[in-house]
Amino acid sequence: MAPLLHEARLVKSPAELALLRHAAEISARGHLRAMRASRPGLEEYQLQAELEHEFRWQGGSGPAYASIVGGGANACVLHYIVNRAPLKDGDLVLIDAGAEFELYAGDITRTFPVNGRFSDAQRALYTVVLDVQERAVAAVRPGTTLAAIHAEVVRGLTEGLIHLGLLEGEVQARIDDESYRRFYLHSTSHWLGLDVHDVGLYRRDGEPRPLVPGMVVTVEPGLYIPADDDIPEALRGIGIRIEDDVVVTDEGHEVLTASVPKSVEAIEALMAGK
Ligand SMILES: [Mn+2]
Repeated sequence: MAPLLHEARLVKSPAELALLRHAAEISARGHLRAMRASRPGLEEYQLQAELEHEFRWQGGSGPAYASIVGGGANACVLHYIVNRAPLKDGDLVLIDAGAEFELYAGDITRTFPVNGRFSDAQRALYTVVLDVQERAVAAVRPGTTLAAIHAEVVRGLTEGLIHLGLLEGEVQARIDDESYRRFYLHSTSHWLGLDVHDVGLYRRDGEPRPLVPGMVVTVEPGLYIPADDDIPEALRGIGIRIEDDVVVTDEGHEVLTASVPKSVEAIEALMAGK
């Protein structure tokens, strides 16, 4: 019985898509509110309070999962939900949070400077993740697979890591020996729906399944730079992830979470109050 239900839940009806669209919009408003509120000296839980206030204010039932607000090196801790460290001037903060609306989940990650301005090193690393994320979103369409999208993400991030001097040698060699996994060790996408990690098989008959219209996926590459001695000082302890919710459509895709800025310029402009 469960496999039949899971298959039915994997491809969303128009009514379900309308609810997911609204969950995404409420989630987006929470992120915008947290971005505008950010400043050095606040505690991580205070940005969490801004987010979750907005989720409820907008008619959501609350967070769809435990909100992650990680300043500085806390962004490198996957599933960090303690959220009780001070936000420091000069650090980035990573927020992974989404609202639940009529049981459907939003799931957004943004990473931005606590003080509203990226440093040069932060911008360099951020731009690698953003370029890869935008290409991955653009690749969502019927017929491709999440495995194919993930493979391109790994390639793009590995190129960026070599360019930044965090890895050495040839791109394919660093993919083959998996040394990129020191900086990127999670997968790029999951199904989204009633559950934030929604049900449905990712592979069938041993093969990654092709995307079809009505599936809803997240696209969320990241880079997490450990604060180790062999890492250039300016890059130590930076964690970046960028995540959008994307519907597979007949023509390609629809991004549900585009109203939260993700370019360096748009984030800095929003945070400067422009
Ligand atoms: Mn996610």
